Amino acid sequence: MADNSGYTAESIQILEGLEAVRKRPAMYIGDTGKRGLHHLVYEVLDNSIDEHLAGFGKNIGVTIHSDGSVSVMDEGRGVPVERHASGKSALEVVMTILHAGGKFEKKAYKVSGGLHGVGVSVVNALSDEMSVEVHRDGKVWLQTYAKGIPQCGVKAVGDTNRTGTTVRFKPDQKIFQATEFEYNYLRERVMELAFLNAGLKITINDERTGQQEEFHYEGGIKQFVEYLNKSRGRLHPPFYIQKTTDSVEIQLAIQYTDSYSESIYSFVNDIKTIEGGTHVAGFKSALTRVINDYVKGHKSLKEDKHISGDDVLEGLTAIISIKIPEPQFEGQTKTKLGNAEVKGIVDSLAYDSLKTYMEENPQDSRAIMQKIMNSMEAREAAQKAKDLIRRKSVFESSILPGKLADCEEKDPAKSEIFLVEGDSAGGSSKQSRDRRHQAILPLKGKILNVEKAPLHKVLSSEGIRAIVLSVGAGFGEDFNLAKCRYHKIIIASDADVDGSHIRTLILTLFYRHFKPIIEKGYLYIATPPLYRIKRGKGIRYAYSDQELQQVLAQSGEKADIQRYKGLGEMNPEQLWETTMDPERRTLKRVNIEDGMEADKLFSVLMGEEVEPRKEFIVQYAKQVRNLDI
Ligand code: 0RA
Repeated sequence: MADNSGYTAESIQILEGLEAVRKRPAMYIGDTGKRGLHHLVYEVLDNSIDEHLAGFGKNIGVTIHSDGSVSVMDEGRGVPVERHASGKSALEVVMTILHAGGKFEKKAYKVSGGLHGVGVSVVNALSDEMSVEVHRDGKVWLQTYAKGIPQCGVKAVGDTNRTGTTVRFKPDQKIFQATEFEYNYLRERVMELAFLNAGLKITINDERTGQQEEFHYEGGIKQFVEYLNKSRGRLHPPFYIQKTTDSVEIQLAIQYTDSYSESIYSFVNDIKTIEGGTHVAGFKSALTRVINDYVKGHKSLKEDKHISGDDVLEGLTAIISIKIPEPQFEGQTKTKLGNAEVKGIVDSLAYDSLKTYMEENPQDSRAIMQKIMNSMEAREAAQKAKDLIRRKSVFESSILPGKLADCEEKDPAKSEIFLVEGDSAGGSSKQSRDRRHQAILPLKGKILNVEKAPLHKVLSSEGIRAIVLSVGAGFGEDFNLAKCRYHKIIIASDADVDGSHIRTLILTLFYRHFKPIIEKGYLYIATPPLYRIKRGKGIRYAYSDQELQQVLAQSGEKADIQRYKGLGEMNPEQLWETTMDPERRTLKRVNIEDGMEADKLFSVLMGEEVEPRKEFIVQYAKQVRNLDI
């Protein structure tokens, strides 16, 4: 048969498929940076989790190997190895053909939107080396690949009495900019998956460091909520409901805390829907109705008051996880669920179950209502404070704060603002800036910690008002991203403990009140140098201790090193060339890579409870390098 040549029409097609993936990897996995690299692991993991969901295997192991490869081991049925219609082993088909669907379509919950579910063959195509070991039918089967191309047939290499699949791969260094797997990055997703799949045990192991953890939650998302609220004052035990209809499986867990923030995290088929969607809309609408019904049924509560959606959400931590066969993802990042039918289904389930819960648990209901009433009163107080401010025409008028040195440019896309710590640094940056497109807002001392303050206090804080006014996009329900006056908002604080505190405070403000600005990628952090190294006439700057060592190692000549404690120590020219000049500076864009972790971190670091903060400090103390004294 022509097959013997190994060069049939079909194999040409396969090669072309793999080549397409290698030519345009971003089309399949989003990007080729850190995110895309780690996405490869998630892709393989998804398959193992599907096996678990189908009822096969309780344990999954993820290992980062010392050679830069990662393996994912599961106890599922094992990829089928028998001969496929094409004459090839089914295993080879699954591993080498893009979207090897058809007979091998095993996913009950297929995922569209290009986030996950692109198939293991994509991971294979983007890997220098890959091996798959399958335990099935009493035998251990093995096949290896290079850049997606099989290096041998599927062979039996031993006997076994279990089933399962182990996929090991080493991403192609020529394709990815980021090539090192990060334990913590993988750990977050592994933990999330363990929470989302109650009962599943996932172990993660880093051979490079010996780090190893096991994630296993019998309570699933109920424990997820408890985890998120660890550092918050919890008002009642979490409420949990699970229901499966013909087309949707819904899980919901909620718990109120005494905090001021709202933390609703939603998932569709184990994928985080950062932008929410119809499932979240259904839940919110149900919750608001249940609460308003409750008020109507309890004469002791002020019936004349209207409880808004915002009041109901303050202090709420909720996880909504649904599984549907054909999700439609929309929105800027394709993480917003669009399926219209889902809203009603979630709404009615959430409404019925929450209503029953409130009726059957009067103690919990009272605690929740107390919190919501407090939020409502605080909102009214804030409204009054805002009206007052409005009357003084501060927020709405075109009057900019006195301290702001604005730029000449009016096009926000070409304008940037530096939020500068301290008046002295503010002064020198005003002198050194390019006033055509760079604005400066000096901030005196620390700004208010919005994590600990109710809204009306936030609104009356001078520093925050100056930021809000300068940014120009309004606040709260008046916020309008389109009015943002700068598309680069740059936090410039000192490289010391106070500076990082100020940076965290500003980040908290934006995270809690101007999240769209972060999501849009408008928020940045300036990176001023830590050292100035003078050698004869030459001047170099170093932005880390490591870089300082490199610079010093470059020539034996004696060098004069100045350690910059703050931005204020630089003269305007130095400030310009190191930190402000668009041609030479380095800006770090703030992104909500993982909003949930950021949220949790903020509540740990800035919230009321002291114990979790202590734990955090003890846990991370060893990693801190640049703590100055
Ligand atoms: C195709 C069909 C079946 C399972 C799998 C693929 C499968 C793929 C991966 C990837 C990692 N682990 C995996 N485990 C299973 C169905 C098997 C059957 O019907 O017996």
